[in-house]
Amino acid sequence: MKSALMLVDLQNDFCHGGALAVHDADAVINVANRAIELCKVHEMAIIATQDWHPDDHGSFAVNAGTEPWTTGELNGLSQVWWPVHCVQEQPGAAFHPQLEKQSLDFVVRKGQNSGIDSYSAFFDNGHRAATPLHHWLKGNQINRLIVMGLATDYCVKFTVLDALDMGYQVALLEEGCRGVNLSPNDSQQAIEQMQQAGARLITLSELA
Ligand code: VGL
Ligand code: ZN
Repeated sequence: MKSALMLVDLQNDFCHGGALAVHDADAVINVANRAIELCKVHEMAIIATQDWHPDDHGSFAVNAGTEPWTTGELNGLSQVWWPVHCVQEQPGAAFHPQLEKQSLDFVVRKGQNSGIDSYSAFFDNGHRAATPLHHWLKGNQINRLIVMGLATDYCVKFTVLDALDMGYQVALLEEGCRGVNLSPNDSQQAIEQMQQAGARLITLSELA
């Protein structure tokens, strides 16, 4: 069986100046490019996810008539209300300009359904619909994932927990992750939760 590098949501809106900018997010682009280089040496597949919302998405505070960064409920699921971000085809949804995009073997888009948010690269938040990711990984005999990206406490966390649940081996490249931290410890707690569920923490030097 084979391994893949999964780069989660390295998009402009999560980086400096973006609509949902994550603190120090731009620092992970160099980590991603270095990881791409090292993983390609080992002939691993390189996968990226893209948060890809229609402009009427239900997670946008403005569409819910609420304030960004507060929480509520969207169609029966608890929901953080976000600023408008990663709207399909808009510059904010594009990959960071410095990311080595030509190395990507597969791109998974998520969050297209207005009625439900979608943090994991595998399923929406209600586990109602699957993305093409699992099918693609199976078709390519991949059962080990190296995961990094944005944001630690949302899309990275739910992607890793779903992957472990589905039987993938997961290594988390911690230096390539940054979090939203609505509460100051959210990212640290997310990392502990991922470890407790079976994720191993690795560093770039272990990929060399
Ligand atoms: C994300 C909040 C809203 C993420 C996506 O990529 O972690 N966070 N949409
Ligand atoms: Zn989103």
